[in-house]
Amino acid sequence: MKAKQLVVAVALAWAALLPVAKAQTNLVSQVETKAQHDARMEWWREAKFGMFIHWGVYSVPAGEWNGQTNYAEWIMEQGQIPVSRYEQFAQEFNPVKFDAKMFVKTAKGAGMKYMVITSKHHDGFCLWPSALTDWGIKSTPFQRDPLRELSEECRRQGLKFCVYYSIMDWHNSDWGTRRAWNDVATGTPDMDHYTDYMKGQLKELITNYHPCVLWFDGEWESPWTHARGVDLYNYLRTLDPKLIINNRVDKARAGMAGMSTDAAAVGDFGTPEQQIPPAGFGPGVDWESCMTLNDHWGYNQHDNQWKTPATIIQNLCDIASKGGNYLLNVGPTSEGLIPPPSVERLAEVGEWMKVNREAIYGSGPTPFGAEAGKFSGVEKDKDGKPKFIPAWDWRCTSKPGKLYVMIFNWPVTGKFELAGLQSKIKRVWLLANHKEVAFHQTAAGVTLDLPAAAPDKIASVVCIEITDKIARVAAHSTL
Ligand code: FHN
Repeated sequence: MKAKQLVVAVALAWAALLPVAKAQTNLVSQVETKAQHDARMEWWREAKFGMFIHWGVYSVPAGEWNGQTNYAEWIMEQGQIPVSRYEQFAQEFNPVKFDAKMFVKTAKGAGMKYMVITSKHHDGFCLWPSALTDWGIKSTPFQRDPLRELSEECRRQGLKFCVYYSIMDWHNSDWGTRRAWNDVATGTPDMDHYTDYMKGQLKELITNYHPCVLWFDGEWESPWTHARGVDLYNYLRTLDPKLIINNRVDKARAGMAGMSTDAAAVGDFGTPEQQIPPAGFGPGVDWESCMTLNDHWGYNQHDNQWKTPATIIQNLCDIASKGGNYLLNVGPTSEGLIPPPSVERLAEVGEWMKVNREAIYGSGPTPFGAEAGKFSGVEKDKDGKPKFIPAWDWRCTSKPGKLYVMIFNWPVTGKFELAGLQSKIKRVWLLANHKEVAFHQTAAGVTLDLPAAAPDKIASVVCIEITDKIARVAAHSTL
């Protein structure tokens, strides 16, 4: 398929999601008013940026098995490792260098406001001492409780503590699709029994660690059903009415695009994975793009394909400009350390956030339409000669009475055209140094006279203060 055809196909696929995504509701919301739902989602919508942590016994092989080196958290499945052999990794899981203070400090330093850690991934290994199974941290030399240490440290440092929980469980005898290499399973799978086990474990997690979000995953195999998802969502919301639950508790996720394709699906936010949707989904449809920092979720000792700070920061701006949250992953080692390249990149993102966080936290989507962020055209150079400019990359977020234009490639002429803005402008300034920016506004839009040097090499933020609470923009502005 030619590139252009592919682009059209992807756009059509996303467009098909829009009507349903807009209409996305959940059954419990029929008893939860919009005001109550908005109040429950408020901190999450304000937070915008969180740390994902994929950590478990799979960090012991660290991606390597039988001469292959590209595994990670799926190593049991992809390597078809007999479960009895995989269980032996637990004897080597002793993360003595784990320090919850450092984990939380790293997240907070990056400007992240919440943390989602894998309490149990598809391998069934429990990162907390569950009373319902021996397969977990309590059967390792590490006789501590990482979830308790992290949940308490998050509370101390003001981060929201959240947990990931996999519905699919390759280790549990009752999970419906048993693997041929599960040589420790007994009896025949019983999904009612397995659902009771899940509910018991989830009650342990809620009671002991009070997570603010339950981030489900592993919902796609046939033993899990929409009915079971609705029942589980309702059960959990009765245990903790403030709990936020993602859409992977149900069965309607459109693959990695992540948005639910069924208006009756339960779940409080959509979960695009390793991608950013071409546009937002309008008011009331919450979503969060989750991404790795390199190419693996779990620790892989050979993977040095790290995203640059520029990619991370510009992803954050892009996602926020479309009304979404960004959940960025770290994969700690079996010693309990976040890999240094992750720590370094997150520290650089934090430096940018120290200056520009106002444009991200609590921001709303761009009023200009997602495509406005990609402008390519012709401009005059300093001698007045027409000069093709590369596709400008800029995004915009909004707050009542303010627009935040985040410019990735600073215009060489210093002129930045923002067509279509009809709201009267009160003031324009650079977020980095609060220096005023001259502007010229006509009915067609506004031209900003930017200083020669961009305040930031990755994304410079221009704040535009407008008289209207909500920006008025001409429909179909052609930028
Ligand atoms: O299979 C998992 C994968 O290991 C990882 O946890 C990602 C993160 O969202 N979720 C699933 C793939 O969609």
